[in-house]
Amino acid sequence: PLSSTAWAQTASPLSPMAPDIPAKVDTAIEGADYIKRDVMIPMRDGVKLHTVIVIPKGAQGAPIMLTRTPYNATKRAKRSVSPHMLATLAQGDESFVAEGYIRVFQDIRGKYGSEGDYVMTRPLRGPLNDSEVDHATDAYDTIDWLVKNVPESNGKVGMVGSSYEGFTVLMALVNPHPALKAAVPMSPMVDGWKGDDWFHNGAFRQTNFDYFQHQTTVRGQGDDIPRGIYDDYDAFLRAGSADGFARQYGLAQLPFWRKLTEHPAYDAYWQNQALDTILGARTPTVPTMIVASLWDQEDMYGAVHTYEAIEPKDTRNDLNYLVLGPWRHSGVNYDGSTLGPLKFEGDTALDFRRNTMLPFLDEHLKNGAPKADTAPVLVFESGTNVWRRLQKWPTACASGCVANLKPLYLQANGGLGFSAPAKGAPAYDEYVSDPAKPVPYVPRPVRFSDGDAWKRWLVTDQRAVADRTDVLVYTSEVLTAPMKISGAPVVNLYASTSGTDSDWVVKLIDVYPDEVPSQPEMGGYQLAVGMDIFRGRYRDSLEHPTAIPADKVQRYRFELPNANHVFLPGHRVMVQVQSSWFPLYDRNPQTFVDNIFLAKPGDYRKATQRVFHQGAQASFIDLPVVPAD
Ligand code: PG9
Repeated sequence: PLSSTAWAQTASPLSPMAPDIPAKVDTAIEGADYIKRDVMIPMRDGVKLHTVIVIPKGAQGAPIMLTRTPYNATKRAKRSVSPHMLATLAQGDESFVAEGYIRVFQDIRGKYGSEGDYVMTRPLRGPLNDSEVDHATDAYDTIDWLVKNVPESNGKVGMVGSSYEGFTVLMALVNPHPALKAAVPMSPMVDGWKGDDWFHNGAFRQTNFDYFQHQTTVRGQGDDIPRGIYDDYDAFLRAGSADGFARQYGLAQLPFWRKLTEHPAYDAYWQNQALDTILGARTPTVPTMIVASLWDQEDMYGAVHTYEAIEPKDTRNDLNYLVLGPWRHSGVNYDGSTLGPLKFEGDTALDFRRNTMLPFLDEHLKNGAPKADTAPVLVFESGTNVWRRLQKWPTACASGCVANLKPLYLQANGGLGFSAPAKGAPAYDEYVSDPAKPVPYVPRPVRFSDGDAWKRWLVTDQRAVADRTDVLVYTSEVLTAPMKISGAPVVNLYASTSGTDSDWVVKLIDVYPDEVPSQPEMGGYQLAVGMDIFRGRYRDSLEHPTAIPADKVQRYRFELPNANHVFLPGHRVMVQVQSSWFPLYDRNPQTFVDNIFLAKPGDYRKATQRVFHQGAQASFIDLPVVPAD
């Protein structure tokens, strides 16, 4: 920029009517400790991708840290307008600044400043993509360009990113450029049907409508959906089905919504995109630290399943690493000292970024950096609130782990315990699930636009629904010794419905003692350690749904999210069962229809649900119990 003296010397008097916005303004900040370059990087098909490169001033031989984003590269590189790189980059990037990294953000094709077409989580070239490009090739071409065109770099590139940005990190690993030396995918979107973002076990997540509107109505950031209704519980109930909501607010014109409507089951469209399967079939070559959050409200499936898929191929146990932190979705990049009512010792996210992630990246990316002391698996133990270093994950599972699963039985009269239910006790409990009064997933009013409520909803006190007549509650005796679980609990629910389709929501809960002197508001708190939903029509096949025979007991088997938790003495274990989780998940009409998105008002019917706890039909949760340290 011109200094004031230079200005005085060069400027001839201006007409009062000279336009006040010049054609171009140099926005470089005088005295800044970094340089920002805005470039368009050509891909193999000629499409150019907008890329922002932030370089510490005077850098030489510095490593590059790349993030490929659908969320606006310019904004990702501009936390604030400042002469300091630290303030310019996001909170999660602070450790990179301290270590002299070059930070690069790129708009993926079709979004913000990049050319080309946008395809939501663009599938790899193959049966779903007959073009010559995908995120694997775009990452490859970008890295190739960076190492040839950023003279301040040492030619080594790392990739980091959470969620969609984690998905683009995993995509770069499919056919990695030789200069890609380390990767940290955080909460990556991996399988949009089984448990990341779009569906959980076939139940559709209606929060996505806002995402479609924001991401796919324009190249930049789309508007909010103009609901005109404060409480989303009302908005979605009145719209009837998910498709009814889409039509009402003009979302039915969006191609991605049509794609979802055409693929409600786990067919080839989803199977061919499942990145855990794709990466598990390849030989890993890039040291990768996969980061997951224990309470991830968006992508709780992908990280751990990708780790598990790659792990058998990591024969020397030096390429595939897992971290499980006490965070919400993407919480690893923010302040990790609390989550809702949970308080941890210090900032667990900063601690991870500074003391685990950075040494790992430095080792692979900085010339001459020492070997880091990276544990193959680093997991936070909730309950006791300590980090644990492990060789493998999970510690307990159905077979091949240090410990086997242990059945925790639902019992008559609301009991819960490790012994099989007594003979002669009532065989089942029942409730009426009424689609006209679905169970809210958080207390009403429900506001999808309330970002803070969304971020902490998985740790919401489950007492809010425990007294509803359409929620079954099973509670153990007060624990006299700590009980630790380390892995994925597996639900084995034996249940019937008087309808012909049904959802089953199962929650594993830690019930705090009646009185918690150090934090009184936690007295009696019902903290979900893991919970999920399963759409009953998929009980025998995820690909080919079938009607549930009315009033016939069926087995529903599905995993809850991974947990590493200690139920402390004085606490109790609780299981809750219900048949709706609204409006986060679209309602199951409880009448079998071809496509639930298109269900008609008359399809939504009350059903009597029975959960069995006797003999061969004893419902249980297989718990990954391990000895507590
Ligand atoms: N969970 C978000 C997302 C990932 C992938 C696809 C769609 C949405 C995200 O936080 O990026």
